[in-house]
Amino acid sequence: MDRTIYQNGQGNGAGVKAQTATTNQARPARSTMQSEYIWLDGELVPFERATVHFLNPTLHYGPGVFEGIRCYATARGPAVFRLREHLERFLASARVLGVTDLPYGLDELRDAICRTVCANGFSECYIRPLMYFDGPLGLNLDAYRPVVAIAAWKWGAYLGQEGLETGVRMMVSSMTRMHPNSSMTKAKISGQYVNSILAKTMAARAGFDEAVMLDPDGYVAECTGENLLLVRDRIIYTTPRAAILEGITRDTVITLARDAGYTVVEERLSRDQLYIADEVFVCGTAAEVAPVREIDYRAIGNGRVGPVTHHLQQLFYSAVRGEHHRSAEWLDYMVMEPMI
Ligand code: PPE
Repeated sequence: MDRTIYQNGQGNGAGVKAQTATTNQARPARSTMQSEYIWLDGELVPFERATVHFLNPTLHYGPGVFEGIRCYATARGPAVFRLREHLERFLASARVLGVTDLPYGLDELRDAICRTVCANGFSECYIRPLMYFDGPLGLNLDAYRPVVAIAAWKWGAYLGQEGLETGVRMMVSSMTRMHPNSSMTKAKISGQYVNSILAKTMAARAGFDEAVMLDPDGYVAECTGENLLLVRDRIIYTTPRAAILEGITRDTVITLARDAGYTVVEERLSRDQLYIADEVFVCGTAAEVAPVREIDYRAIGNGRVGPVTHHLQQLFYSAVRGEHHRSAEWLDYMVMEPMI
């Protein structure tokens, strides 16, 4: 499998030197997200032509919703993992934001994603639908026109290949995760990711791979782009849904774990419950299932990938590759239809 390591500017490994701001030369170019076509408002256009005007509300204020989806290579060809659930969340995000006139429904979006994957000839890729707005500046959403675009590209291990194999290092962020009544934690709203960017950037500059974010009450919420789970005495614990993004990978992992006979408990967790856990891992579409070996300079367990995390990683990869009994309900095989 082609897994180019995507450097988020993070360090990985004990004693990594704190990083200062990345220099221009070290910054990855947009070409790391290269494809031939991008689906833009109803049609496939060449990559270079998928541009938007500087005067649009999403660029200025951040209203917009997106999804992060992965397509995996399987014995039966490329298959998108839990596409329906991702598209349902995309539509739910738009609804939460208050959009009443999204021009595409679930079937049209599924078709658009299929065309984007097939036209680009990817056997596996990351897929990014975005709904952004066209229209005048000003803060009333009803003056905007929603537009949808979909890109796909090869995105390797989000937290680094080494992190997937030996565990990532995290710090608890001084940034609080958003309050559910000042942002919408159930929606993947573009502007809300500034909260994640602030936390992630500080963590990366301090030499960590990722940041744990606490909710406004001081309990563990999630990471900047993943949900978080811990294992203690072989029981899996994760935070309740109210103040987090309801991750589809989180749901996948919980389902696989329960199928395999583990007990999974959803309850509030304090930061020191992380420190004394036997195992901690994070999960998300981009990050997949990544073990955590250190938080705030405390080794988690023995500092190596724990047995439960390892088992769940294996179950996860067999599910996304079509080799698990759950695969049939979770994989949407992309069939290449002739382009007209
Ligand atoms: N919490 C947050 C804040 C989050 O952004 C993600 C996904 C998750 C949890 C996990 O959700 P799910 O993908 O449904 O399991 N983060 C996406 C964006 C990553 C990015 O940097 O962009 C992703 O993983 O696609």
